[in-house]
Amino acid sequence: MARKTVAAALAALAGAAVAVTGPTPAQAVAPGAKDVTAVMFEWNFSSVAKACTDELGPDGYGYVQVSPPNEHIQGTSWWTSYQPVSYRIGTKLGDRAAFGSMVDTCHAAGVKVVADTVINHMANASGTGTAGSSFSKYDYPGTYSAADMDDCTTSISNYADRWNVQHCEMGGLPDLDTGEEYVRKTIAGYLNDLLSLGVDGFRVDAAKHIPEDDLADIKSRLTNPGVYWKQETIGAAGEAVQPPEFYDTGDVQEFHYAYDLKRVFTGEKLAELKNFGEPWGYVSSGKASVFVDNHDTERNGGSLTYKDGADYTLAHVFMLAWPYGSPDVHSGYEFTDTGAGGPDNGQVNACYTDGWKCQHAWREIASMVKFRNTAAGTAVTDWWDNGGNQIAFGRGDKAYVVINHEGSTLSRTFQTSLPAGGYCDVQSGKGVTVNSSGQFTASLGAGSALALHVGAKNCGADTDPGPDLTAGASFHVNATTRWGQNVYVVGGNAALGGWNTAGALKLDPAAYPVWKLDVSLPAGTSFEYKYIRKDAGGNVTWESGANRTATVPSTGTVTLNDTWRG
Ligand code: ARE
Ligand code: CA
Repeated sequence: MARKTVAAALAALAGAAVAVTGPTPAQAVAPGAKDVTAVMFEWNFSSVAKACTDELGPDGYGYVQVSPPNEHIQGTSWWTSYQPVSYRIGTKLGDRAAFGSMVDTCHAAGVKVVADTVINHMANASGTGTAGSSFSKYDYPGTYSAADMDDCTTSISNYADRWNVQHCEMGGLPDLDTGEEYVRKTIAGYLNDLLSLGVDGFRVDAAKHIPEDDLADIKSRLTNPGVYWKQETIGAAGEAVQPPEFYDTGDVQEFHYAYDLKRVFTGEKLAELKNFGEPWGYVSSGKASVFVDNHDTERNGGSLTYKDGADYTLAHVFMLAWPYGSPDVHSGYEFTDTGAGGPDNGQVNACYTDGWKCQHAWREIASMVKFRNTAAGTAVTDWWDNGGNQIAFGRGDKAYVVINHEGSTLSRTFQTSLPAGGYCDVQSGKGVTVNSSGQFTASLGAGSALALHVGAKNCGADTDPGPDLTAGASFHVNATTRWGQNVYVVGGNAALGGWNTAGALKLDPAAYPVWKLDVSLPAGTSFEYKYIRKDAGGNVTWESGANRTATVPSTGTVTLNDTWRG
């Protein structure tokens, strides 16, 4: 089954490549197909399954990526996942049954599953692994012994030396001799086990540290050698091993994409993005896996992070609208300690609680996945910029986006190639009319975007930009704050604190200045509410004006796009 799907996708890709100009999509992702991956970093498998059903499938994500599922060293830090002990499926994120059931649930929601696989090395420790196996450094009974490790047992010290990078130890992690028959067979056995559970693709951790010939040999042993294959190959000037040498095995992650987006969004001009992609020295678009941030770069300062407010959100809007590579949307958790593992051992009871950021579900990000799917196969058209930080572009007659990254409002008549008619701005949930000349007029506040596509003609139920609730309200309020202040919602309904500011609900500032919160409320509930600011000392400031009112519909949710009344 899986083999047929990939073959069909590749056939469609080959056929379409003749018709389109501009970048071709990534391997195993056909034009018109869904090439966005939600990376659920440290989410447990049952929580991932629920996200597939509630958000990822409905929002149009093609893939979900999960943290390494195989046995590894114990510990609370997330990085324990990158120290394998055996290839048994079993970690704090779930056992084999939970993993298999997650794959089935995601497939039923139309989402394919990518597993993060750590096959370059084993654990630099001794003890008992997450599935009960005893081990010591260089000896992992039942899986590998010292004879299966590379001869170099010192740490990598010279990235200008290919042999050193590929045969020595990354930070002391025992390096597998992937040139050896038994090692290749054992790794292929693990990947085939995952394929037997329905997995559709692999992120190959530390691929740069494995000779490409070894990866090709391992891949050739798979029951589905055409499986989606995304290699972590950090390109850096002056190094011996560079990403393009891995094209034959699959896609490669283009880290410069994330580094450059950070630089442009924090210190340069969005107008520069006009030719973003290969002209910037990046790998071929059809081979590129891209991201605004990943679990390493959000910790090491290499990229924007959820702490960067509108820069981060708008960078995602740009990434998802721009036809280069296949995007990953990283979905992680709040941290101050860079080693801290996911909250509650990976259990996500609800988005935006316990520190789970749920970037994949932010309206500004989630709504762009369908934009991208709808625009697939079309090149960039109708580029406009103000020479600074305001840009707009179309994707032929399929879609159009405006990004205002200036500190002031952008009011303008935009020229698109869209068919005339009514559209929903999937960023704000407000209607926009395109005239018979393809133009529309709009005003965008500082740090906001507007996005139209032919798959969202009105702001009714079919656009599905809303939250992951079966019934309730999705509060969004544009409110600036001073350091130490937070924005809360309080209302007459008991679930909203019964007008008691001590019981007010804190909104999430990840998309600052827009603060957000999804609240479950029974269908049909009418309620009054207001926003308040609280500072660290508990001092409350109420917004001015009358109480706001809203009603939860009989099915689904009400989305409230409000602005703080000063
Ligand atoms: C932990 C401890 C270490 C200790 C080690 C062994 O933190 O102090 O030495 O265990 O005992 C993750 C964490 C590591 C952690 C490891 C194992 O980030 O801190 O080590 O898990 O638990 C290079 C590689 C690239 C790699 C990065 C981190 O090329 O493949 O280093 N990234 C992947 C993952 C990581 C993961 C691993 C690999 C290991 O995404 O999350 O490590 O499986 C230049 C070079 C890059 C180089 C980079 C950093 O930019 O171009 O190639 O990346 O510097 O050195
Ligand atoms: Ca190696």
